[in-house]
Amino acid sequence: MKIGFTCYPTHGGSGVIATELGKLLAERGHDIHFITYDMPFRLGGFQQNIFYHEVEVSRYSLFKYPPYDLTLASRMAQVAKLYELDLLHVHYAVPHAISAYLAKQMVGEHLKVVTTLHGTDITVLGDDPTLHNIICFGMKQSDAVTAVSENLKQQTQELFNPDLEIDRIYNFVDQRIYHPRNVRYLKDNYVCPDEKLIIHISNFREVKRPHDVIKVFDQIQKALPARLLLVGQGPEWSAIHELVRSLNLTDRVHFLGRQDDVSQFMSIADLLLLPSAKESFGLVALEAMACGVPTIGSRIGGIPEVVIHGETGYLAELGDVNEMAKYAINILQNDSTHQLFVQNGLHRVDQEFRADRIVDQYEALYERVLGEK
Ligand code: GMT
Repeated sequence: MKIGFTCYPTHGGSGVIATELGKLLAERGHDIHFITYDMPFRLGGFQQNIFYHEVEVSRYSLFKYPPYDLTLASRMAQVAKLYELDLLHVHYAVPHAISAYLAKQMVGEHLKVVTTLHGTDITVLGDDPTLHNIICFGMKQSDAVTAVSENLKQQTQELFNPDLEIDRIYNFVDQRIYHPRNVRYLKDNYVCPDEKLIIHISNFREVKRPHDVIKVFDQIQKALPARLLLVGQGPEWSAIHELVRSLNLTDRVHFLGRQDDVSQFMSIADLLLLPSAKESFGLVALEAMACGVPTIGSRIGGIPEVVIHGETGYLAELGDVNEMAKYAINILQNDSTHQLFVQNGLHRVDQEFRADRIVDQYEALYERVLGEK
């Protein structure tokens, strides 16, 4: 198949999934054309069957707001015609589903559109009255809509229309990259042999509740020797720095900033903290699980579909930092529970979230859509 892929190319789970899916489909012999405003950060070097088409937005001085959606649509149509694409698979509804719809109008009905919902495109923007109707329109015009968790599927149907047909296709992880690695030498840079290492990876937006991360860690380090690795950058970063300083945790917390390859850091951690307020899936918990790291998180959104409470990690009510800390201390002080959760997690990744299994599901969906002439 010849498929156009559009996503947000910079950091973020939806861009990661789109890029990794494109790469895996290219390995299977499909032609994948990325149509994005920047090179997707996970694309890496040359790979056969992968093409990249940059979307360059007009900076004409009359425009207060550059018309990215229209430029994207126009580029999608151009690439679709030139390379005879069969379909456009867009990741994140806004504005990609609308741009794809416009491209289809320009190219013809034979060009199919698949829209994958990733989370905030529904849970935040879907609730915004200035965007609600256009998101609904974009979904209805798509030939297929997928959601990355059962929870996101249900939320979408509740918010828009209970009859909206949505396929649930879980996110996946490439176990060639995310697997338990023996990187003790890297761990030694951050902890002494008797210390536990906790990790949090996010874009440090309020929705990730990084303050809760620090509060949970503060309780952990009072109970046992531990350090915290913070990976990522975002609006709350300075406030978090200040909180760490005010709690006298500066020596125990390492701020690593943005990292392109987080798989090595995951492998050295004993536990991941994910206390988010919203999370349609929680890709970071899946990646951690594949590296042999249990998660302590909040019981919200799609997290309970990824992290099974009492089997691969523990979940607490949103904001309940005491409960999260209690679970974290319990697992860190109990080697046999930790080992059991690690093994359960690796097994779960293999059963539910293996890349080839999920790529099969997307391929079947494409074939279904292309069969509907
Ligand atoms: O909010 C983020 O973390 C970024 C956002 C994105 O669009 O990249 O993440 C969403 O999509 C990820 C991949 O499907 C999911 O794993 C995240 O849970 C989801 N974030 C939210 O729902 C807040």
